[in-house]
Amino acid sequence: MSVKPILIHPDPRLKTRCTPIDSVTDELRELADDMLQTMYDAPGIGLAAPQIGLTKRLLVMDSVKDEDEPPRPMVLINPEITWSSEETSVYEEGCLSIPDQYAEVERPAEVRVKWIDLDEQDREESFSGLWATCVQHEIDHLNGKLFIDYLKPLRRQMITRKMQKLKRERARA
Ligand code: K2U
Ligand code: ZN
Repeated sequence: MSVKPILIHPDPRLKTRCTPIDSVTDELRELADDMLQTMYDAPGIGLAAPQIGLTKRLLVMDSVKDEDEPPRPMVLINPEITWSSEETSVYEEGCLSIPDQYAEVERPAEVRVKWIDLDEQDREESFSGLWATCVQHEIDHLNGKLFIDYLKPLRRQMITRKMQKLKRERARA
């Protein structure tokens, strides 16, 4: 169990289409644990494997609805969206790989997702509200897509330049 460093945009691994996972091993279970710990430490409510440099189709989420509910950590292996609603919702998104930058993104308001869990069981669940936004944001990461890819080119360029400056400053520190 360890907190891993989160890659900052721009990074080629964040633009990579990740490869499917073909077997659920103890090593994968350890990695999922590290991703959950990294997510909680950030803090965030979702994290995709490429964000810690592993271009595999694995994401974690904690679909807890509010503070006084017990956390509900979820590990989704090879997730696929099987249905999306026509209705859309707009959410001001952020990203742990693009710190302190926020922008409104419109996405389907409800999605149905199927995946394999850590017990190698096939799962399928519908998500709505913030969790629909989160799971779509994370699955985008597995396809090398970032929330800034939905923005106009000039806005995206400005954010990318800010991140390049941030990375230069962090390298000097
Ligand atoms: O993939 C990530 O960078 C994790 C994001 C997931 C996320 C982005 C936008 C909307 C929902 C989820 C982080 O969890 S951003 C932190 C955060 C925390 C609470 C609510 C929304 C975003
Ligand atoms: Zn993100």
